[in-house]
Amino acid sequence: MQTEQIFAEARIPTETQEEKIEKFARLAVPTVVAVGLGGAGCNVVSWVKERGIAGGKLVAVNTDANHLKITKADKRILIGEKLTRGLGCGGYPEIGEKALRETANEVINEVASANIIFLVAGLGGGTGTGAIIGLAEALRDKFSSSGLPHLVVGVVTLPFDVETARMSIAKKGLDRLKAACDTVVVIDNNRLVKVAGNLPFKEALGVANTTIGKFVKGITETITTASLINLDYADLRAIMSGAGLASIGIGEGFGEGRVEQAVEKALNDRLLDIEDVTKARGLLIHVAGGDDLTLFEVNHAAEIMKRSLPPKAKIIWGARVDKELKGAVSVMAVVTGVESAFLKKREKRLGPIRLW
Ligand SMILES: Nc1nc2c(ncn2[C@@H]2O[C@H](COP(=O)(O)OP(=O)(O)OP(=O)(O)O)[C@@H](O)[C@H]2O)c(=O)[nH]1
Ligand SMILES: [Mg+2]
Repeated sequence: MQTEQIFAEARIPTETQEEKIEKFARLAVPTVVAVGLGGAGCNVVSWVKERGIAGGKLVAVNTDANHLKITKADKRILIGEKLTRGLGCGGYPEIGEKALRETANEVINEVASANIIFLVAGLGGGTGTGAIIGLAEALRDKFSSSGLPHLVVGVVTLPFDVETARMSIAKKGLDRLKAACDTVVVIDNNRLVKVAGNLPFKEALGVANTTIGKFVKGITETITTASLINLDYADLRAIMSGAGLASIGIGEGFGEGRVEQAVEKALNDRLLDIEDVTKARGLLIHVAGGDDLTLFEVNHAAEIMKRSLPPKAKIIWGARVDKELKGAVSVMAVVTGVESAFLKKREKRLGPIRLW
């Protein structure tokens, strides 16, 4: 009787190796979500949504119902409706933070199952600054008890010089955000304007959105879809967990010597002034090119970059073909674990004012 039972059980079809591989391969692709908070964050999410993002979900969060109405995303969430009645925060981050807390469960339900979470905002206003901090802290608390594999990456801009009053809001916000995220990629709008060739305010915002959008889309797709060289979750974690601030640079090159051109621009036109690049903890190099991109070029880009970093720094790279980039090569360099000279200088400038 017992032997019969054993044979009967053996006849029950169990998972084959092929099925197992298929199942684990599916589970092993990390899930990515990008959340835009406040006006700037939502504009970046719209930029990415318009171009499409393979394998990533886009969530837009705002207190401003009118702005949310014109935002393109997979999911839009109006936060703090009792507090702000859909009218925005008028520049007060305390209100942005309370608004996030009012609707925190809804936002967390949308994002917390992802392995990699990008939180995008322009620091200096009310909703973005307050809500990105509120969300990053809520996620940190949630993950510390769940043990789920995750990486929370803040991606923020610093205000333009003309927005003097907003700078101290941004600076305070960044300090708290840094403590709650694994890494915060900081883009200084002022550097961006210079790099992009002294553009008028509105166009500079467009360039900022394009830069952040390319970063989120590029990293996400290299992780979630088959690429020339894949990035994986463990790679990213190695350079981004507990890494503090990160700076990003993007360069494009065309024709002969395009790789050298692109690398040079990505390294020199950094969008955050770094104090000492030789102290960096890690470097992520992302290379994208048209159908003609070769592995030789990708390797070459990585080799040139390696030379400018300390030998201890961990370097990871990914590469993908982007059909829109006909004949061009685009290189993105993300340097993690850095200090910002610019932010330190700012601290000094905001210190006590002498009247005599
Ligand atoms: N990258 C980028 N930055 C922007 C954009 N709009 C504004 N900013 C920057 O982001 C900062 C915050 O602006 P918003 O995002 O509009 O502010 P908010 O978070 O919606 O805050 P409230 O409107 O006060 O609730 C500004 O001071 C600008 O420096 C944008 O479209 N793109
Ligand atoms: Mg707003």
